[in-house]
Amino acid sequence: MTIQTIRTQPFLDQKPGTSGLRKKVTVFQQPHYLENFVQSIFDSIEITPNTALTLGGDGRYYNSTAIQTIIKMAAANGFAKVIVGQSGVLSTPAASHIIRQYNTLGGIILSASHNPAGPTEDFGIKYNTPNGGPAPEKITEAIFAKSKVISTYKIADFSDVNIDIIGEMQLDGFAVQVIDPVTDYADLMASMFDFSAIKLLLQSDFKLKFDGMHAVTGPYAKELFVNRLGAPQNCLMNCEVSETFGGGHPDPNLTYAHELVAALYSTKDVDFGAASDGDGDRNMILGNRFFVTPSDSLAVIAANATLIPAYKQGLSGVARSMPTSGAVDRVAIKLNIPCYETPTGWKFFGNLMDAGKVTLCGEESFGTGSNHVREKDGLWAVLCWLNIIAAKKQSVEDIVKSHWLEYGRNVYSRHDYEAVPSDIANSVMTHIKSQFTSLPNQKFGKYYVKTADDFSYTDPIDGSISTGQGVRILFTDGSRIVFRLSGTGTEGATVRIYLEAFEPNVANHHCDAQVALAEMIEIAEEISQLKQRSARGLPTVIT
Ligand code: G16
Repeated sequence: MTIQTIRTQPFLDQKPGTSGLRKKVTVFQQPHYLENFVQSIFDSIEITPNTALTLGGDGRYYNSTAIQTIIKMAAANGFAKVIVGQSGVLSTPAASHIIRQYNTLGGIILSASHNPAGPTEDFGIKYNTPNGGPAPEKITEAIFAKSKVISTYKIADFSDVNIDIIGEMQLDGFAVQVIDPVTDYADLMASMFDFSAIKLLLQSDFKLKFDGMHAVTGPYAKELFVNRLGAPQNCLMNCEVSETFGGGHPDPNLTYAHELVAALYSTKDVDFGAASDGDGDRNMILGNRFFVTPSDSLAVIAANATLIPAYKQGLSGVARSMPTSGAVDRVAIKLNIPCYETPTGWKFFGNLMDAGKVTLCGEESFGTGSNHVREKDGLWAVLCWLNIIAAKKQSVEDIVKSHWLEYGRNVYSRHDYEAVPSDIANSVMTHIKSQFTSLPNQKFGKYYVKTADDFSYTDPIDGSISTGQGVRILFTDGSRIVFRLSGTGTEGATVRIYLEAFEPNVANHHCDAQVALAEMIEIAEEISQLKQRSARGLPTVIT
């Protein structure tokens, strides 16, 4: 095998965000751009002899081109083998599972998650460590540091490999193993859940709709729900994968999963709806005319976990990201297990799971998961709900409402303002921070501010400190407003406002979160001046 050393120059903009490097496809198409970042990854890890790399992506535009480049660079940089999903496809949770199952030296996952796909849209790349989880900050910072000084990269000179056919091929002592992307993952799910009970549910008059949003989960959903659990084929919507994700925005929320929402809200016939995102790690759960917030979903799964075979012994602990509501905290108190509050980003859960401190984790950003892999897992969350419904024989709405009766309700909503010019978004954050000393004890309507701060986190396992993780306004009654700039957007800045009010007596208050939170929404504007500064009316997305 001939190995070429190519001269290059740094790009200086390759700082990984919340979940890897995400940029427009046209940015990745610049000569050497992808190669520089991949070399920076390889230079930041120790590639020992006889080790393999897991490789796959969500199938979006540019996936197959990038896969060929990475295979050649892995060969040149000393990997003995690359294990790649057929046609270059692996959902993010499936990739995490493959890394763990085949003990590879981590993996490279190609995805821009829920961001749209296509020649003028987004692409992304991230490195996951051998535990199957997103690289922690010390590795992503090392990658960024290398990318700023890179002068050469190494690439093997062989023709593109046929990755459409399952099997293994040898190239001068280097192997490429093409695997079925679905089977290992589906087997893992079958080992965790009560498939017999779910099968009975799905073959009864209970109607499921799953929306793959034209993205990676289509084939996984087909294998699980139709082939293994016997649901009718027409329970699947948008499950044919396309390179452009059907021109849509595969973010499973009330705005972008509108087809699914329409199916659940326009008729009484559908009992349960779920959607997943571009790379299969996010999920949205709906009952008939009933939306389950991701924060409530985590709390309900935690409270009912012992109904699921994989968790019948109970949970060691739970964790949630800071902006996620405190609903799961209340369950943890009752179960007498620890509850950890981490910054936004799944990478912060990895150490806690590796140390056996937590079993379940979740984020308000439509992510829920457990220690079966080290990524959030959309289809796993759907199976949790189906397993719980099969065991409790109640509707989604009844399960959530009886949960609120028992624990109280953390009324919750997130308002997103997308594509705000970065200077305006930064000025909003600076303005809020300038009030840190004056806000405490101030009265806004019926709410009194207790504290205002910028969240920072010390990892209880390795002691690493992460600062500047979102601005919190905490009120004396436990209500909160959090302001944070998204780390995953590629256009301007996305300002997120997280609103939460605790209601102990659910019988007493309005069920619609926007109505229940109306006063908090006004307070958020008063403190941030976001609408005024950005000249924006309504949020782009409300969930
Ligand atoms: C990524 C991370 C999540 C995180 C989310 C936050 O999600 O994997 O752990 O909660 O970003 O996004 P933002 O910074 O935009 O609020 P994904 O699904 O995009 O990989």
